[in-house]
Amino acid sequence: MAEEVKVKAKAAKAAKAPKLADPVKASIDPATQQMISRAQELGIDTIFDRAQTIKPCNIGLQGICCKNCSMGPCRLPLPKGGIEGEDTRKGMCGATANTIAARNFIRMIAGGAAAHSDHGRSVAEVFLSAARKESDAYQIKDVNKLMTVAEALEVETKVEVDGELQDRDPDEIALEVAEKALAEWGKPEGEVLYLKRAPAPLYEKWKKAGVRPRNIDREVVEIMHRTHMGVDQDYKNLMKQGVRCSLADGWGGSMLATDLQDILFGTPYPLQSEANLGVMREDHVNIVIHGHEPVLSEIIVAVSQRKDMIEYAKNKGAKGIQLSGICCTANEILQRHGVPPAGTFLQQELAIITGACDAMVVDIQCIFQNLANVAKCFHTKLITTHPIAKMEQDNVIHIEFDEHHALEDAEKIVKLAIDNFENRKTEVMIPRHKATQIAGFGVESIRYHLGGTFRGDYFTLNDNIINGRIRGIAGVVGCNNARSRHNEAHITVVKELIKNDVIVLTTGCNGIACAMEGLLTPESAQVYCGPGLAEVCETVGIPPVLHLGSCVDNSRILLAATEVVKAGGLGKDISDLPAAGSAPEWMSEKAISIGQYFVASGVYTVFGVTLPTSGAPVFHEFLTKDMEKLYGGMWDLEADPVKHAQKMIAHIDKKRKELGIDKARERVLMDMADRMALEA
Ligand code: SF4
Ligand code: MSK
Repeated sequence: MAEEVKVKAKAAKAAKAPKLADPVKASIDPATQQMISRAQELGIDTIFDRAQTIKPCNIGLQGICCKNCSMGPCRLPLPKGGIEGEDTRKGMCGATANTIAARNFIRMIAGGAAAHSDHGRSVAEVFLSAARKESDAYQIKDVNKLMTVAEALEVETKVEVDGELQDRDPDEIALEVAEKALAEWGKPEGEVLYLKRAPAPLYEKWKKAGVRPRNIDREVVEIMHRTHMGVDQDYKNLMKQGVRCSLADGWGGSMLATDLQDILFGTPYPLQSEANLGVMREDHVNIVIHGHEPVLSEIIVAVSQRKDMIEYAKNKGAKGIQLSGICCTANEILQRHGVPPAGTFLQQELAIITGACDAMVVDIQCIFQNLANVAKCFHTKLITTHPIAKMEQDNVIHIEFDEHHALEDAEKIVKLAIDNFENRKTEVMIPRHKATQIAGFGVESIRYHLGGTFRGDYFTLNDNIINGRIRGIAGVVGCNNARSRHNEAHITVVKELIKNDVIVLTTGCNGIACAMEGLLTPESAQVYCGPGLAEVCETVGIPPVLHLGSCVDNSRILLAATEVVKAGGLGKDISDLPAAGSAPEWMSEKAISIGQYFVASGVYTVFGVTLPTSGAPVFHEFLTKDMEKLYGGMWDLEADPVKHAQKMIAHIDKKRKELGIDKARERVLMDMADRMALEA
């Protein structure tokens, strides 16, 4: 009898409806809330629902589970009440909590650096093929940028003819740049060449600490070796390699990806667009492009704008073709073509649930495998395009991209989407919500907008920081995380910063979140900024939040910070600047790599959600305190978004004080107060 009851209870439990997310608690964005409800109505689970049922392992969350050999997994939970006296926890082999947490942490750096850098390598290969003129689809678009990159890669841009120096043929330069760039991944000796682009004192710090990456691939491989069972068992030494690998990403693979993309596809300049699911159009063929690598999506943009394709779409009953994006491929085609993002990382399933997505084209990184299950419920063609990123589900179409037939690939994809328009089977529901944005900033356009007509460099920006109108600079970047309310921390942190006159540079999903909130418009300055920043934004006509592109484009933030140092008056190194970094809703290994290269470049960097280090307090303290002595930057963790921003502001104020410019700010504030008093 008891057995029968047990069986019945088990069956009842299995049949119990899965726990569903509360749309309002899951996201601050009305379009997202609407589509979560829609999915629930249709009985389709999304990541928001899955976050209700799948709970993270508390030990893994704290970074203290090792599964690097088959004697484990060894889990080292913190004793109740914390550690008093010596920390005696150890794994089967004796590995301490510090060793385990550090090994896990730097394996995340390796994963992140590999992802960014392999993306860079793919771009470099396409670049080489363009330089060799093997493909009609790609040409050198930005010759100025080619010259800058040539100089950084030690490629001659002049040639001696009859005793006179003359400009070298750009095609020849491009070929040598391509070869030099590709060599950065695996050259047998020397160091990553871009390190020399950093301020000299920072380069010297890296040299002294022994963390200059030798080549990009080697640093990733060495992490895998050092973290293998029984190799490096000193958390400080492990982190040394973690730093070296992260620098190979930020000042190597990512920076090369950004530069080579700019040369091939054009350096972005500010342009107007929109953001959020409302950019999709019911009466158009909707193609949503998702992932990170823009080499194919660039061609898809060109093909879908062609007259013959638009005519073809019209013949099929659509009014045209609407392209939109998710994640960083979205940011790439936004910053160069104004193609609007349909949403951030957490909205990818929702774009299909509109019922209006005729094709979702994915390349690499941040793509949910569940997209295939969602696509099955609709007419949507889900197309994978990268040889290293396929899906096992049988409804997924694989059209493998190759730069040698990029045009044919893009045409095939766009046609497939158009042909699919008439197959829509569910009632379409596209949320109305969308916001206007100005995106496409970069090192060059900041110089143009904030450089001033006559001085033509970063002087005006620096002057405004020195006089206190701009209190400091923040880089706020990174993902969404289904463990926290979608976009809430992103928006709260950014609003708190700009309210306090801190100008924000954004990339990745934070950029999309800010766009959805309307923060990427010059007009938002009057609504959300402190008086100083509002005045600067109004004078030069920029938003208080400058969108610098995708995840690999965090390298633009490093170079912008270097330009600020070079312009003078704010110290000699990035670590002297009144600046801070943040990833309020991070989730990916790439974010850990980015965080680490920010820190190693001298930036105080605060992460939200959680850090996988809390189970090893000594190692955690090494990251959040001791690292500052080595590199001038350090990690911090703060889940509360207001406190998170306040910590960044406190750091900015500390740096202002050290620079002796804290007084200037008081004077400016008094001027404002005086003026207001007069008006009263
Ligand atoms: Fe356990 Fe050591 Fe093996 Fe890790 S390497 S699983 S701590 S025995
Ligand atoms: S896409 S890495 S969720 S920012 Fe670059 Fe967004 Fe993070 Fe992917």
